Amino acid sequence: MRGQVGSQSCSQCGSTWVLGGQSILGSGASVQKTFLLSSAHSKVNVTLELLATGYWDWEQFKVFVDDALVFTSNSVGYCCQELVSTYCYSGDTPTPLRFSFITNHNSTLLKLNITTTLNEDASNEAFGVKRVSLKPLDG
Ligand SMILES: [Ca+2]
Repeated sequence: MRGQVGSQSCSQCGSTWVLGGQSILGSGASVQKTFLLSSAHSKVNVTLELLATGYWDWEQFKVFVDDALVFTSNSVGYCCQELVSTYCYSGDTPTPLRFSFITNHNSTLLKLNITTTLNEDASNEAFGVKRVSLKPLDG
């Protein structure tokens, strides 16, 4: 994680635990990891479950593979939007947003970087990562 606030890595939103989350990953923060893909492939199906918490106001998730932008989500808002963020008050029942896309990729290592266009403090609007799935295709 880069740009996180405080020393905590994970947080709980309702009953959902995420990497990062409210008050941890806000403006300018990102999560990055390099994965080893053992089977031959020419594409990868990337599936992410990401939690948007707090008062997102029409911001987006952005996903980079090997430093290239490969996915931009629809805008997320804290109300009245197709994709809705959740404020993590107790009793809240947050639903992680699920994104799935296929990107060209053929090397053994895959560097995945998840960030956002958030522009306010992590106590106001933040994100967390619940699940990452990488499925090599077309070997
Ligand atoms: Ca904002």
